Amino acid sequence: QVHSQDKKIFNETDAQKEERLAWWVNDRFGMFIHWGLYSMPSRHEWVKSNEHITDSAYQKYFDLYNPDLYNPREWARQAKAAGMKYAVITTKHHEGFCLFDSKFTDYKATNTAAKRDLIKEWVDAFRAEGLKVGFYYSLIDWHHPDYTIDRVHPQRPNDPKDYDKLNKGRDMEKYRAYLKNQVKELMSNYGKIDILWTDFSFPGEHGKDHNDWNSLELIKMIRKLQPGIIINDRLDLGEYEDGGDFATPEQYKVSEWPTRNGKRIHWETCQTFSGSWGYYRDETSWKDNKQLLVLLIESVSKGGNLLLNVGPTSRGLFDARAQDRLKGMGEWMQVNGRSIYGCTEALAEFKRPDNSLLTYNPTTKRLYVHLLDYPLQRFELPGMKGKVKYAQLLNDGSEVKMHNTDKGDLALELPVRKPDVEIPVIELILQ
Ligand code: FUL
Repeated sequence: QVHSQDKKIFNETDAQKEERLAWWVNDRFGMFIHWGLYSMPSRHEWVKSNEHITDSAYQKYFDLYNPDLYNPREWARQAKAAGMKYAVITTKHHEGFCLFDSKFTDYKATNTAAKRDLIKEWVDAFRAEGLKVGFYYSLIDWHHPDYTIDRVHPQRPNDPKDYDKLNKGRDMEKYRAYLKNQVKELMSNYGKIDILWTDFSFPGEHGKDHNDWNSLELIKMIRKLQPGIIINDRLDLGEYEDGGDFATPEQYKVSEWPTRNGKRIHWETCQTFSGSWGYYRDETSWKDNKQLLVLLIESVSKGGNLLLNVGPTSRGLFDARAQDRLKGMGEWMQVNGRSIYGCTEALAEFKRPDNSLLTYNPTTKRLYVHLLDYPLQRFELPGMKGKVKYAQLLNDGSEVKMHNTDKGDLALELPVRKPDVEIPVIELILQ
């Protein structure tokens, strides 16, 4: 274990870091929002790269962009009703279009029919609902004329020999200045920002890494402008212990609490309802409410957060499928949120019964058993004899009778019929 010798960028003790991240660790559940010109073709936010679309062919989306139904207060209302406590929005995605009013580009919402800074309104609306606010900012930029063509760029050549020819006249030094200026704007013009979600490096041949973004200088500037901010790990500064506050497993369930140099690290899994982050009209493989709740519970049961994505339509609405799921999760969270907020992995002494997930609140010393498959009448908690003072169902606060078995287990008498909730939760008040 070499973590104690790790290089550090900042003078911050572990205790100070924990204090800075305390609200985020407690809150557990946030909304990701991917919104940009790509919501118009509505076939993935990578459409420009996936389909090798040229700047001139992509221009029609900028020319016709008109989010006439955009009402971020309604988004914030839905996020809050779903039980989410924070939100992160794309201020600029890989396509390069800026939803905010940047002095350093014309490729921005202000110059479309929207005629205004969409991010400013968003921040105000989410703040007003009491949600913490975060900015996603893409390091990748497929629009900027100085951004060099790499292996994920829409104009990447078939023949690797052609990179040099295509990149003649492009100057990453200038792009780096642009990027820095924009991050400075985002960190200066919108009041206190709680999270910065930068995205991403792809080192290797014809790829890009922290040198392309000047990540070290960037992170120092960010923390100077926003001392309390929480930053993700995608600046490619992994050689520093504090080169990012949390890991970002994307679209997969972690098998156990991730570590770095043997030390547990904070993490947040980001996930979509279907496959795409941007609005994708024809995608039909949407997760159902139960799968989404399992994602949330399972993340908390392994010590992590869930950032669940909505891809609004180009006119500025959450589509019906998204609304439906947010509502479903909100109904569950309203009565069961106690098993999520402030909770984490259960102590090793608590054994997880089959088809269940455990979360634990170390402050209140309550253990939560999430019943994924509703069992028949008898349900046993291994080795829990004598450890529980009282047990109740969270959905209606009704007592769950219990008795010790000869083997040292604790038997719970569950109602014969599944309680009227997607995933029932038993709250165990420990001795
Ligand atoms: C990825 C991006 O390339 C995706 O488009 C999306 O933004 C996801 C959260 O991060 O790396």
